[in-house]
Amino acid sequence: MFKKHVSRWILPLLGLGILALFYTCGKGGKQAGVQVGGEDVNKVIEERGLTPNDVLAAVKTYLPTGKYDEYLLFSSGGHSGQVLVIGVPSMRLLKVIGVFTPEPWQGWGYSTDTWKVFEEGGINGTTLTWGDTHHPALSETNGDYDGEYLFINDKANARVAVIDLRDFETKQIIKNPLTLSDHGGAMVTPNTEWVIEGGQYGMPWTGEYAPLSQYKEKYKGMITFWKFDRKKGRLIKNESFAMELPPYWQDLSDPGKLVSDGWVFLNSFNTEMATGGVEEGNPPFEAGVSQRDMDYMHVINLKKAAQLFKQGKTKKIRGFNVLTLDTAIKEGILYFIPEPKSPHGVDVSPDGRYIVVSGKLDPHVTIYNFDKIQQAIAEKKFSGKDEFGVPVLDFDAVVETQIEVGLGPLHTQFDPNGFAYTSLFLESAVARWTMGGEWASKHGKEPWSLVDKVSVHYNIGHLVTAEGDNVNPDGKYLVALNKWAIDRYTNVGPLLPQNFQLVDIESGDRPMQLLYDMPIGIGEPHYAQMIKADKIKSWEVYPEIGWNPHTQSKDPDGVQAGQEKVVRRGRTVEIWMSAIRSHYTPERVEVRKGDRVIWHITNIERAKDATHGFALPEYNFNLSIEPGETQTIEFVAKRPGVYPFYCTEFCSALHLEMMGYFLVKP
Ligand code: K7E
Ligand code: CUA
Repeated sequence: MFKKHVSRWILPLLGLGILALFYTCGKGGKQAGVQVGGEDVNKVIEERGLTPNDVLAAVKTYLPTGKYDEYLLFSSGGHSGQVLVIGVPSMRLLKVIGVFTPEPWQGWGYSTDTWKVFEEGGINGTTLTWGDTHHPALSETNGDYDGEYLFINDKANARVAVIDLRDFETKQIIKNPLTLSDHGGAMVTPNTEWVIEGGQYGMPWTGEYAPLSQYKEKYKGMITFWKFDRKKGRLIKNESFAMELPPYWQDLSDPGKLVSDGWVFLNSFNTEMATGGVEEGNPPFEAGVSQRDMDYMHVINLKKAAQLFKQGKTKKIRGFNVLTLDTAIKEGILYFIPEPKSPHGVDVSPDGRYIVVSGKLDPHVTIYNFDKIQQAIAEKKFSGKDEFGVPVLDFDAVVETQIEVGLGPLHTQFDPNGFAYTSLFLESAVARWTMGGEWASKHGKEPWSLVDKVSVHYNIGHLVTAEGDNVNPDGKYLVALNKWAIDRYTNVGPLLPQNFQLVDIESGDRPMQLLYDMPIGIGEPHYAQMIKADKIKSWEVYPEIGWNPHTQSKDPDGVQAGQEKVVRRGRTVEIWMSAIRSHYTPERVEVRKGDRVIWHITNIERAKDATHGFALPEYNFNLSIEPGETQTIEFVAKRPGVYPFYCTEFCSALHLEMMGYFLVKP
């Protein structure tokens, strides 16, 4: 049996040997083991107490030194504010990308240019230094990840960040001007024209006050469509717009694809519009928002909304383009569909035909059919209107089916074999079920039926399959993003890591197999996306010497060897410095107390991995200057003294000597 499974995998011969041996041992016969470097492999397996399953999992995930992973997982770093890059199947952490939180190793937030990105993403003059990252979204071309950009939202402050995958660095943090709370982002449309940011907790527009007693009148919901300029690598605020929504708590969103391209699906909870206040005899929030059996999935005609925006039908609210709720209703671009019960995930199938919604307090996934939705809109099959006048489509007219999958369903992903995978929070499991349509009949499977489950540890939130949000998912691997780790790791104190678990889903004919646990000791990741690693064409070094990563072009203040200089203009001293193993030029810089200092440093190396750092004590600067890069710091020399600066990357045998003196004369 093991031999049969193994034959599907291209394994190192050693692995095959181990398994074959295990197989014979398992049958009872003690045999002489394979000897490797004087060690008996079988004995090692025995001494470590590994089961055949363990050994199989090990050979499926082990990467020999120098071998690369097949996939890259881009994971939210939760409230660390960062993005994690993890290799699959090895589950090795390759990088933590600084996004909403300063990251000294990358110099992220510790140079003048990178700090400006934080300032631009601030609120009302407050510069924020953390974020609660939720949903990363890879840029797409024709509904397929293209490996160019990554977007991610900050739920805590309603912001979206743009990361350029040519150098894996954050380029922009944009603040939503309308609200302080988002959730249903970042998601992208199939050609990345729009980056979607749905709101979460209802509130008056940012900066306005209204008591909770005026919740229905004054509090708002919203969804924002950020226009992405691929050439500039930036979200363009004045080409973007939002849509005002009722003050339900909008949750996850997913744009349509293929047949449903041009539409957006967004679910919501708290259609009860509970405002808490146990003190006054109201139900507490957690009960108040769960009274109704149904909430509303929002169905939005984005294509038409974008046309209305172009035609000038938006209003300026807080300097931002907004399609008001009245306009949305009048123009017929917003419909509701009842969805059970306090739903959490909404996921569009790879063919764009089905929309899967999980009711977290309901053991079913509910599957809606896009064609039926279109038909119901055309034939005005409404069951009524909500309190704000939004037409509610008749549930029975648009539903395809409901499948009982287990307790606490949250999010759904897909594979190329017609299976869908739903995370079960309360049950701590992943459910695999069949999609309907041609695939099921072709493979002799019962359509829309539960196939199997695998236990995960514990309290799974999101899950992700390889290329799982694409029109062509790869399936193959699934990662469960578990919130609790309880008994999985050595105790490291009362704050436990989160637990990522890798699951083999390659074949639909055999059960899912748990392969590997990876602790996440930084923040609570929510979502992740997994892309074929060879789709990412990242630079090995910056294209030219004197490169500015913020503008992704040559910096006028970059220098070549021999062009270094120090220029004084009145009380301003400007330095153009180079860095190469193992030397800064100039290595002495002298200014007077009170001088303004502008300091450009260019790494003039062309060798891969020859990064230099630059740490200046007391001034809170630390740079990471990668080969070709130019970075700039600006400050006032406040105090007389002698400041040894040095290189923070161990770049050469004479790295400790890579230093200089910054002298401030009284
Ligand atoms: Cu389910 Cu914020 Cu996507 Cu977490 S969210 S689980
Ligand atoms: Cu340059 Cu160490």
